[in-house]
Amino acid sequence: MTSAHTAVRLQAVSAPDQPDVTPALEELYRGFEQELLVPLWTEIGDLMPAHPRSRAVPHLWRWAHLVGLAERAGELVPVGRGGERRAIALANPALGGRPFATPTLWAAIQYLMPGEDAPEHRHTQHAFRFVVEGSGVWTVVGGDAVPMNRGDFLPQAGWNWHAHHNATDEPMAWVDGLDIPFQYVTETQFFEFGRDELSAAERTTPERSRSERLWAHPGLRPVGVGEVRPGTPLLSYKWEHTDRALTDQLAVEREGFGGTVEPGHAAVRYTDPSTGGDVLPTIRAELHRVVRGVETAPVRETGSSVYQVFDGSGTVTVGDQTWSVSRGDLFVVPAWQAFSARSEAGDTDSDSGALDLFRFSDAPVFEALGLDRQETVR
Ligand code: 1HN
Repeated sequence: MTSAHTAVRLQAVSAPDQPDVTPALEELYRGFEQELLVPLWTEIGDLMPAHPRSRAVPHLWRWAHLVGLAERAGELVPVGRGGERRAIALANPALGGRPFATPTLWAAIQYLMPGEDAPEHRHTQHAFRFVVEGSGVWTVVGGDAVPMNRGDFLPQAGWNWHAHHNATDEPMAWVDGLDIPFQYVTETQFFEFGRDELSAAERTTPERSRSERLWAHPGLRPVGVGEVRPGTPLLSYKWEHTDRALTDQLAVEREGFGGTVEPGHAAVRYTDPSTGGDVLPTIRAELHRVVRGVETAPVRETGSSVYQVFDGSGTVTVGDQTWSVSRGDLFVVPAWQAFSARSEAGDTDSDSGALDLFRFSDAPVFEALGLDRQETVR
């Protein structure tokens, strides 16, 4: 990172919408540079495009490659105070080598060795974990030990104390999503170290967290439990519930009663049981299931998304890129680039026989600001 100041540089060009290039114009431009001024007429095309032109580009990361490197990091890089997490972030190739998957979203693979602890801390960045394989780690949020198993989605709003600990003799990898790039550009970040060690009570390994016992009963909210703001009080959305919701949604559609996004494409959004809104103020998360042989309609939206293939195989198209994908692969959909998915038979057949895609996005930010737009590209 550099704090060097950048000078204003103005290039007089001859173009139909630009003033005639004369020595006097050149002199005017040198005057602008001197005073750190930039006229609108040289910049308007970049500042006000007809539609979003993301700096980010579509990109795919193969899960097998990420896991191989994370395993190696497990051997070579200790986890502890200072570095805090053995997390390895996806860097969009068009975002200057920074650990930014998109201009607003961070996505990383995190790896914890048998018996290891990732120390307690808290930050304003909103976060979640999503588990595509493995088990054995408990994330401890505000003293509540929450198990992490395949298919579980674990949101954790900013400013909650949290640590992780691997209670088993197997290493475990998972995906972290945070709004780090968003809070970086908006300059809203705060961070604090917590205790160096978890208590014995926090190092227990319950099957269900306190938060699930209070909040994970459909349509039932505990009376008298104060709300935890901001973000959802439910710290784990278990796969068995997500899977059943998708299976049921497709069954209702097959019976002729609709209920899906489009034919053969079911989806659920993870929501805050106390509000029905998104789980985190800056991050939306969903699980999409595309039935074998179905191709979804191409849709483009403001805001950006990161997807991870949870199960099955198929091909996905983002803007002008098409990739064959299978379990664990991650890819980004930049703003206003059309996305569609086709579910196909592949090497890794899923339990459901479908293509299951986990998705997270920055949609809540743009909805709050009235900047959300979406269209189907025909
Ligand atoms: C963090 O606290 C976690 O708690 C993961 O697992 C990734 C990236 C940057 C800063 C803090 C975690 C993170 C992070």
